[in-house]
Amino acid sequence: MGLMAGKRGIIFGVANEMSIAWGIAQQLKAAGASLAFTYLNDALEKRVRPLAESLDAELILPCDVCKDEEIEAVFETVRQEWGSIDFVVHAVAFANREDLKQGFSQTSRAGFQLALDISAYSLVAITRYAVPLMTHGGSIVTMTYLGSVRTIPNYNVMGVAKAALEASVRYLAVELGEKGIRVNAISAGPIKTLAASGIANFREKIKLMDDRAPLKRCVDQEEVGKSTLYLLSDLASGVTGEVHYVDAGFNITGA
Ligand code: NAD
Ligand code: 0WE
Repeated sequence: MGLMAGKRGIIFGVANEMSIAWGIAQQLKAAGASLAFTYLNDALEKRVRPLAESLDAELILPCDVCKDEEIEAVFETVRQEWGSIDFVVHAVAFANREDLKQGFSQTSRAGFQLALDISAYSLVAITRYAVPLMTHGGSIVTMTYLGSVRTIPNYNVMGVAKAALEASVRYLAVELGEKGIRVNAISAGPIKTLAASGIANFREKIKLMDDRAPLKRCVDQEEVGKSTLYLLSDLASGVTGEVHYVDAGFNITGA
């Protein structure tokens, strides 16, 4: 029997087969979990639906995390269909492209709010709706990056959003511990995905990892998936409020 046999959960953040959330979904399925997926909009539904169906997804639902009513609708459908859940994967982030290249002080109020709303507040909102369905405890995992605790060139407002996300993980973990609900983050090294495409100097970051990271290479979606599987499973029953690094290049000065 798999590590996740009999467990059900929702995955937010698959855009395509390169997505970190997709690497996580594959590990969860292989371990016996039942999965629900959300997609951002109609354009992405075309990509996400066939992927989700290939893992026998029981529910495939729209969700723009900026909209409380869409988050609420996801959890209402899941409540009707399943009654309860065991885990949530949050692998969602966004900032305006110009805010990831201009000087940080140029970040507009609207750009700052957008990045923090989608990339950090959404974890709080999703958790609020998930808690009533986690009737036998649960585990929530989100994705972060080293730019939360170090300045990484051009990561800018996303670094501020990831700092808020990691602090949110700690506050949620403390609040929800008594309900048997754990909340953790994975801090992954740079991986070539849709969210990494068009980032200036992204190839340089990959090369820096290949030259100087402990493993002398980048990590991949499968490796992030395996660590996420651990955090979502009962193997991590004593782990909460943590940021778990999957070779994020911590030894690279100014990575
Ligand atoms: P990705 O583009 O595949 O995933 C990002 C997802 O966010 C997409 O599915 C997109 O649809 C979703 N999204 C954006 N705005 C949304 C909204 N308003 N509502 C709902 N969904 C929305 O890229 P990825 O690299 O797999 O990113 C997943 C997570 O991993 C992000 O939190 C990212 O910050 C984090 N991360 C990525 C890397 C990397 O190098 N790729 C490293 C560390 C952490
Ligand atoms: O979290 C991320 C990516 C976040 C991201 C990426 C984009 C690109 C396209 C958020 N919003 C957008 N908006 C877009 O329009 N990563 C950890 C990957 C990443 O992004 C960087 C990095 C790394 C690594 C940006 C600058 C420097 C390094």
